[in-house]
Amino acid sequence: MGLKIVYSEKHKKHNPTREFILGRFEKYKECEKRVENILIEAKKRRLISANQQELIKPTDHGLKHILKLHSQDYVDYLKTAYKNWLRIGGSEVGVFPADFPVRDFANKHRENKGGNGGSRGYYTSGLHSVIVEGTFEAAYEAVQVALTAADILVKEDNTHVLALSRPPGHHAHGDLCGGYCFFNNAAITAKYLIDELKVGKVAILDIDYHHGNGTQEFFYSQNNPLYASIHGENDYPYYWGSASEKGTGQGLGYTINRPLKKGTKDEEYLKTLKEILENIKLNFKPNLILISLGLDTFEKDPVGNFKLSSNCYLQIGKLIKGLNLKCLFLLEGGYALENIGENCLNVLHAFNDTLIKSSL
Ligand code: SP5
Ligand code: ZN
Repeated sequence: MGLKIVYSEKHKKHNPTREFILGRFEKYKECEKRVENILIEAKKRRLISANQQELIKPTDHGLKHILKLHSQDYVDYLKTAYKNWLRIGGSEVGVFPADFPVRDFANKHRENKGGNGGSRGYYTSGLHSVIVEGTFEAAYEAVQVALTAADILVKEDNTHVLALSRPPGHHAHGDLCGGYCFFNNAAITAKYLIDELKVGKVAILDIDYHHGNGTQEFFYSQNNPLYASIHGENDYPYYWGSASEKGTGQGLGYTINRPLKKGTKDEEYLKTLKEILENIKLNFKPNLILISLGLDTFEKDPVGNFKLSSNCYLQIGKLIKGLNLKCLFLLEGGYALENIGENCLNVLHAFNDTLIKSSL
């Protein structure tokens, strides 16, 4: 039983310093340490050696797969936004929009993207996804990391894969960044697995604290992939993820939402996860499972509001392992820098015999 990790250091090129929270500029929480601390823990547990030689570098699959879900004008915007921002006198903190299209007007005049001045508001759902010089390059590479992980998963027997994609992706829509996300790594990869690698039925299990609005929306009227999410109720991204959102048309029943209250602890979380997994196994019968692995459900996470213990991540991993499917883990959120490594490797523990239980 093998576990492989795909990683590129290009994620470091996306390095905003600050985000705007409650009217203040604070340190940008979606930072490079998130991924680097996972690597440090992987070394402690001897999943990889000190020189990281076991890490697999992504192969370049081009823009093609990104453009199946994201529009060309959005891609062009991400490429040029920071330069244009500097040109008009924006600060080096990164791109912050100030004006937004009013929904009804925007839909009526969808052709009008507002030029350089309006594009910042047009292409985002909020202020969380700060664009800096290297954002496009890092976001592009995060997709390549995820696609490479999909290749390995399909090619190699008895292998599960962790894609250390950063920036994350599940809040990104076809032409919107949001929630620290730019390209939807999970959605692009699910489509690639189905259309190009012909794997059959794919289940996306989104266990990030936040609902994966982007991922859900892409596939809302389709019966493959299935999208299932457990997330905080009445929390970011606010307008998405109620239990009544179940898909539409052919996709009816292929979107599953289980919002849980703020403060949810291990027992209730695991019960809900178990129910979802049984439902997926029995009724959907996927050929493989893609896990949008957010670790912001942790009790000490500075963004999420669940209260899961580190031990809970061992149980989560065990439950997913119990499906007996090939698993593609794709990193999403998780901001408790001291614990993200331990929690991530705890999820993976059941997937690799050589992993020792904890670094302690
Ligand atoms: C990928 C991902 O996890 N994106 C999350 C973006 C969430 N941004 C919302 C921030 C809301 C801040 N609320 C602070 C809650 C303190 N417990
Ligand atoms: Zn999250």
